[in-house]
Amino acid sequence: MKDVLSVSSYDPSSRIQEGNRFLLGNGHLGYRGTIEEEGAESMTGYNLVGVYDRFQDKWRESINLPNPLSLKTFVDGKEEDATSVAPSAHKASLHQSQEIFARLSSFPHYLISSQRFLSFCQDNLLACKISVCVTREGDFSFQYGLDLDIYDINGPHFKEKKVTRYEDFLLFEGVTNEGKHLYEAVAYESSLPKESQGESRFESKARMEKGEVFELTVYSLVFEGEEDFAEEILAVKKAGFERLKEDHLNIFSPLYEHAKVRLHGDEEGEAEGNYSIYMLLILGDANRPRSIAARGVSGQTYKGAVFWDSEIFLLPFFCLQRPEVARNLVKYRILTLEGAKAKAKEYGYEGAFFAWESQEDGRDACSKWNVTDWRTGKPIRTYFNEKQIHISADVAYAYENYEKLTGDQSLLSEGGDELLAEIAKFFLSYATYRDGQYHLDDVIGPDEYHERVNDNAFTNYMAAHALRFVIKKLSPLGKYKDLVDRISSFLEAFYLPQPNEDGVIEQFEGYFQKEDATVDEVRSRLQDPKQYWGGKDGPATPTKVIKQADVVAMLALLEGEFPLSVKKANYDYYFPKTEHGSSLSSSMYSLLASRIGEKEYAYSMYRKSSSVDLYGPQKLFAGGIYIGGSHPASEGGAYLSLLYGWGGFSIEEEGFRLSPALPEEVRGMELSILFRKKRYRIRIEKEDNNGGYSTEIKEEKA
Ligand code: IFM
Repeated sequence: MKDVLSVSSYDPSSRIQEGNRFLLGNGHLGYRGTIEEEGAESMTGYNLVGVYDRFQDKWRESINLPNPLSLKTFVDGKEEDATSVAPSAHKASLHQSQEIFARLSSFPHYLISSQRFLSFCQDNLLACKISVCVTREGDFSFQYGLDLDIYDINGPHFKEKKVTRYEDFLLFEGVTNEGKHLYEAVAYESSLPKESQGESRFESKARMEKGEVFELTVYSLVFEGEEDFAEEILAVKKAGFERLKEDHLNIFSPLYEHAKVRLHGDEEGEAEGNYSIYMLLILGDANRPRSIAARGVSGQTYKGAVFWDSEIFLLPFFCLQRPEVARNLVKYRILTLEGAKAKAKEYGYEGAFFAWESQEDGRDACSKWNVTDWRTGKPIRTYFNEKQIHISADVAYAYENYEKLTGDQSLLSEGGDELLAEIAKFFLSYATYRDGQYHLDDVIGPDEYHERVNDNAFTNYMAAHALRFVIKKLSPLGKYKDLVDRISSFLEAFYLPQPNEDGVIEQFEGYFQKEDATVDEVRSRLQDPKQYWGGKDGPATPTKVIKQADVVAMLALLEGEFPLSVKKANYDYYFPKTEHGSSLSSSMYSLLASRIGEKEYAYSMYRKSSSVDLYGPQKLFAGGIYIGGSHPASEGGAYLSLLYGWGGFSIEEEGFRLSPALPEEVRGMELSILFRKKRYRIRIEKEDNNGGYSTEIKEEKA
């Protein structure tokens, strides 16, 4: 079957990886791709988006809920499931077109199958159906219920956990360390009578003959406040698993079908692209003005916080597939403006300085000690939150992109004007005037290895672009006249690093004087694989080696602002100096490679980006800190590589145009986008091997 990711053996050493690969999500909740008998040791995770908590003085992070799908099977008094006996056969599958996870495993006495989904119809619902078919007679005991042993990176997060047993369901009430009450109502429908076991579990037992079947259906509903839990549970039980599944599929499947891509001649590239699309779709919340965490719904890495990833790498996909979700991403920044203003004030600036790692109210979760010393385990001082000021420009860039792609200008009167004004004020107040020009000193660009540099090209150009957009949007509104005048005079004297005689733009002041070491040379200087490359004393710091696309990202994002020769020169110059230590890097290289005719790299960098959660390799540690989980920005970047890169998609006043640049491996590409409320099916085919294409853009029913 197509669009199915599967694995056909149970490998205890890849449990964490599989948890990411087989992830389910519906924007509001995430459920990692572990199996029923696994627990905290396999990083089983039932992730709630947008609710955060701090335990003692640890990092504030998102919440994992008790796992409602926990099942242990005992035969003749001995545990018999994947955590105790190697299954003789095992298959786990993720049905991407359905957002359904299924498993089938064979043990000495039984065959177990299950399927589960996180509903796209009712986004607080997780449903699972388990079936155990006995293959050899024995005394069976099935022990199931809520697993209160929750995996947390910086937890535990529930200072109080209470489970109340009602006739039809269990009600978990958890009070977080910050005092938030969260509820999980779970119903277990079992084909055998069940008895209570301990605080939160049940046991069903029987002597079973070959061929007999035990069935268990689980419905879990999550609430962020008090509700009529009994009524809600009753409603899902009444509907039943099959009906709930149908309701879910009616919403999810068309989203997936519309979004998916076809790459003629390249099955692998297509499969990875569609896996990326799946991984993106499961992140979108159309119901709440929230954004998307850097590790999506896969867990608590990066504290469940929102980074520039959302604005730059994810937003275009949602504009073109689920504009209502894209609107929420922008709205989230409007709603967290107060937090951004408070941050600017804290550091002595005006306007809005957005959180580098943003949580629910815009507060910055980013620690001043983001990595640890591999030798001593002691924290290393980093300046990500104080100096990555490009985040505010990225927010404006996303705002503009949202308007351009969706045609929706309504956010301006919903706080968008203030958002843009405050972003402008921030850059104006941050700048230093010297030598007759304004400079953005003491910043960090996307290449986080070189901290506290002056005039990072990415930051300056993105800020200039943002300021020009602010002028465009605010000029017609009389009340911003003074600000608009100030921005205009600022821009006249704003320093933008120019290409040198070779066409190369210096990444920051003094970069050209750094040591010309290669990525491999820097790697060979590491004293430990977990050693941090950047910061004050990292091996990359005195060199030109950079973590991720920086000038190249700027050229890819602001591609209309630079001539081909500059794009080419910078691509060639920075490519060998880039470690790609962040999964955000390769898609930017792929995008620019398409623009400059480097088709081989446009292809290989796309594959790297689209496959990161499928095959890795993934960087699991940054200076001793666990950074595993899924990689939405890489997947969003892969989508950009396809549409903007290979398809040459660009926006014009009246619509969009395509200038295809398909790589060697691909004969044709087909996809469908929602552009300014209309759905278009795009079809690009190579006509010959000399760069000729036939392109079809057909309007479809939206
Ligand atoms: O936002 C990124 C950053 O650019 C590099 N480190 C990881 C962050 C989250 O994905």
